[in-house]
Amino acid sequence: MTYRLFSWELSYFSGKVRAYLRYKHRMGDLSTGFEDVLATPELVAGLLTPATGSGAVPQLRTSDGTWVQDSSDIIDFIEARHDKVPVIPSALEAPRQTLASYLVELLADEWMVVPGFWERWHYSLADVTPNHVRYNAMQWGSVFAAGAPGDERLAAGAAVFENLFGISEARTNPRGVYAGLVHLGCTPETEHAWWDSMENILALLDVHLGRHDFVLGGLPSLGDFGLMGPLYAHLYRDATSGFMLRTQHPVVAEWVERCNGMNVDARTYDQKLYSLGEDGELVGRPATSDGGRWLPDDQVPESLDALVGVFFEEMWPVLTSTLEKVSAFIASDAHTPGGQLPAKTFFADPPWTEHQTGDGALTHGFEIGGIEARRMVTPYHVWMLQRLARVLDEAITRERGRAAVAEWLTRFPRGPELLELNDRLADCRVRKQGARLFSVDG
Ligand SMILES: N[C@@H](CCC(=O)N[C@@H](CS)C(=O)NCC(=O)O)C(=O)O
Repeated sequence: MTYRLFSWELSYFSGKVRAYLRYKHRMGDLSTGFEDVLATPELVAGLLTPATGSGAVPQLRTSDGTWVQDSSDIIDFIEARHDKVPVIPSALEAPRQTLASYLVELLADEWMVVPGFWERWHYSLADVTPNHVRYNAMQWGSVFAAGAPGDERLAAGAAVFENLFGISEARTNPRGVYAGLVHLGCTPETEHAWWDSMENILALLDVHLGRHDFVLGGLPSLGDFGLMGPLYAHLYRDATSGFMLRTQHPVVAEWVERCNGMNVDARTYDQKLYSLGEDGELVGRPATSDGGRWLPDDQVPESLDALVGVFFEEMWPVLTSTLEKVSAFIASDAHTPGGQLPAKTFFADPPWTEHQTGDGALTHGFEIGGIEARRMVTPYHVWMLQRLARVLDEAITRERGRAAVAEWLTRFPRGPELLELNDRLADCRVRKQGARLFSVDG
């Protein structure tokens, strides 16, 4: 089986999946490899959208013509077919590490996405210093005018910013990505609180990755690839935050390169590390943390608990409110049982704008850094929670697993509520078909 990944270098979720596929290939678990294809506007309109109903990237196509969309679905699809080097622990054997992996992925995908997107577009505004608008225009132009000379790509990116996103009036009449940020509750009132949340996470990662090469120890796992979403194409590559990341959080910057297999460094397995023996001979020695393995005995170190703590403190209240809001919406006259629901992460598109903006039925109050604000409700979160609920069921099948998970969850504010996930999901089951979401009728 061969694979084609349709992606953009600048894209949050493409960075997650690309790093994952590269790792599987590097470790010999994807023998035929994969072809990374630039999803140009021509391919998006003529190939991706007709096939899946969505132009979002990344999308994966197998050699038999099957399409898989959404980064988590792509990882689950490949994991089910290539299991020599799994990136997700066994929920039965390592229930806490497994849950920690999924929770970090969810935090990275759907919470850090807000400050991740904010930095890109904030430092592109004309009156903001430092400024990376030309860098940003270049990366967008490389999608929109792929193959054209550099100056034309730069101009194409600048034209997209003006024509599609209205960048020159972003503060007074937000459109495109600027409207998306407002839909996610990132406004002039909250943007600094969102960035503080990111800074706090980076400080926690400094501690964790200072001791362990990866989230679960000496090998990457789902949580690492999730974190590559915010941390690769956005915080590492974008010029302004990239400078900040490398100068202020070099440990995290080094981890980004390690996850991508980019750097020539003994810790990436590409370069050998030797000492000199008694007779001057080269004696190999390990260069990786934790013996190059996941931590034994289902250990979740305190430094990883700290990251999971951010999930429960900041994101869990939004997720539980999401479940209530989606249940109420599904039961309301605005929705036909079994009908479609909005499925996007980043902004409220027609025909959902009326429901997902202002005080619409699919909006809710939330808090970030002690500031009360409002944002759109994202039914995709319900799908992510259903996926998590299946893993949770497996993790607590055995009494030993249940006890271990229950004890671990007491470490977090409202952590034990996770055990009620299935009850909370009862009235708002969703079904995902390609990129589309539907409520489950009956
Ligand atoms: N939940 C999806 C999100 C994919 C997504 O939002 N991709 C962005 C780029 S990072 C995109 O293509 N946006 C354009 C669009 O939605 O039309 C995933 O996990 O892959």
